[in-house]
Amino acid sequence: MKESDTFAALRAAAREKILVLDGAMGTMIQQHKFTEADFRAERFADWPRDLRGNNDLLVLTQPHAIRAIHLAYCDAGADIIATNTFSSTRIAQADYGMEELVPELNFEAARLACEAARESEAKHGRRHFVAGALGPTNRTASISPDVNNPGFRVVSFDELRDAYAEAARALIDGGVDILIVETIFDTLNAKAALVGIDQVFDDMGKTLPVMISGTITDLSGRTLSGQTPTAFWNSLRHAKPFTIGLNCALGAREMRAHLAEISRIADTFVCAYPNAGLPNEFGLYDESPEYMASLVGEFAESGLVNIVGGCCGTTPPHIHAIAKRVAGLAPRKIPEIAPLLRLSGLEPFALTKEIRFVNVGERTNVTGSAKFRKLIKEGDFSAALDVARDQVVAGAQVIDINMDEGLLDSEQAMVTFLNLVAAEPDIARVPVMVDSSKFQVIESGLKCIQGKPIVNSISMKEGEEKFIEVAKLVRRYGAAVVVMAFDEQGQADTCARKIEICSRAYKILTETVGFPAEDIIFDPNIFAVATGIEEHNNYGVDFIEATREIRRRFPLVHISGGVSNLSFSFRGNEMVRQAMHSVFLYHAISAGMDMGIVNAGQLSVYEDIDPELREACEDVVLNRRPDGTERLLALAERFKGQGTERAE
Ligand code: THG
Repeated sequence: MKESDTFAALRAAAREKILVLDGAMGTMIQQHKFTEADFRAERFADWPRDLRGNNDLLVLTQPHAIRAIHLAYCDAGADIIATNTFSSTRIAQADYGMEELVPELNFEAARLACEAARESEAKHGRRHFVAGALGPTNRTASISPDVNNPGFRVVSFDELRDAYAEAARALIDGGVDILIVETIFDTLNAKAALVGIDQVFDDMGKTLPVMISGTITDLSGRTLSGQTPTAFWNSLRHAKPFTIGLNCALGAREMRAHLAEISRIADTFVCAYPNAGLPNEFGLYDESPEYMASLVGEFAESGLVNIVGGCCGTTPPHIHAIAKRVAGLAPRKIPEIAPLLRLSGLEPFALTKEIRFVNVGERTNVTGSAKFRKLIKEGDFSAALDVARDQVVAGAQVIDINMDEGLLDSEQAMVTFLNLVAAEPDIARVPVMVDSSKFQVIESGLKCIQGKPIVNSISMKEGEEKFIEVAKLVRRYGAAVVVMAFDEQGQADTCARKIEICSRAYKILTETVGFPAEDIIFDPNIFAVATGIEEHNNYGVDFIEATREIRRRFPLVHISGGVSNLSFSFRGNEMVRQAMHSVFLYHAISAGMDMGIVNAGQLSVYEDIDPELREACEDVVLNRRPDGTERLLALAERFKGQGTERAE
């Protein structure tokens, strides 16, 4: 898609120097001590609700004051000025009954800021960029406002997406150069904003640079919705923002460690605009321009930032002092980041070499667990959450959630369960794998997840066109993806077919869809062996050998599979099933399988398996002798009733 010339100019400017963003709008507006009548002016004299405090309305009723603030920040040395639109979304303006004014508020605010920028450019001969501000709204998508009903949500992803899109469109129409999604306290709100913005870019046939700025308001170093800085970045990186960073909150001193963390891992520009310190007992901020500039200056000297500015409590003297302090200091260099699968729940997860194998918990699956199915059907969500929690305790690094059951409203069950999981920090700390054969269920699930999840799964079953369509959607929501070795002809059962389908899917995903290879997880199909049907005997080998070749061809991708499928014919004999799984994984992992949907905590250690049983399993898994199945069946009789308890 077309990138604006301004985009290139901005990028070039950011490579050359540390850019300066403006300071607080609210603090400057406060100094005017506008009355209710000032807020209304003539046009809104009869508006049925109080309007004092609706700062964004001033672009219509006191445009000269807003324009003067922009000019003051330009004079102070700001390269980028932000529009007075922090609350100009349909959701935030509902407080004043001004939803219908949203397009006008954004358009006029953009026009006003652009006029000021042009006026200042004429005066100083220095370029200014205008950023259209998109605030967080006053609602949160992943936290319930009702402590007694943790699954409840006051705002939906779709409402947020549409509200952000409406505001963004008007800002762009009004002439802004940049969009800034700011003061994000809930990453799910930001994900909705980015999906909305993406749609606007598509409609308009052009893209603008997008700045993303989160806020960490408590001393634990997490966002309001509970994410760590790296988890926050992992959730949003797919949007390829022009900057990522932090603003507002507790001031520069408290922000530093979190900013440093983001600065280390983000392969894009970093922006910081803290408040002028901690609010005092009157809710005011009293760090002096010099003091704040010394802290922000240290960010710059330490190579943490590319753009700096100020949030609450900052004024043109603060921006002037900051601009002076960072002038001539080198901007942060964008680091090279290793292409790893990077997911997040409340906490980040990266599939590094040291990890070798990721345990994905299989128990939160209504088709894979009679117990979980019963709990969901009966609506016993508290016990169902315990199933999820037990898996995390047992070592699951990701949890697979599947609600595909004929008699259930799968979509509703998925949404309810995910919203409840979001309220349990000990579960929500790990990433989610959203498992469904219905893409609609997956999409509804994605709208409930603030982290970076995995979609399980998509395939070319219904042809290339449909595959591309859903893959694009998965990417837009920022998820990684499991791709089944399944095409128009059916599910791949031989090694050659598995390789052929995965290679075709790889090409489409990386070349047509623009999917990063490290976010692709191929599932070459684990089928049951030792079923008594001869054609099934080589299924283990076919999977293992396909895995080896796929990883050889595409080193950045991952290989996963539903491990418990392998042993379906030994249902009821846990000891033998566990032994088969361990033997299978022993060989599959060495061939390159690095993820598996497993009964976390129920995998036995290869070396600890009874040697006779192990050899019999190996004969079956590796299809080493024609009588392998019979021999394992005979042996299995001896191990019946054992191995049901947990093995670490
Ligand atoms: N690939 C991908 N996703 C998948 C699968 C896959 N998702 C579902 C499934 N296969 C993986 N999950 C399970 C979960 C449970 C079992 C098997 C696979 C299982 N359950 C026992 C049984 O049915 O005997 C437990 C029964 C019970 O406790 O009630 O074996 O292949 N991408």
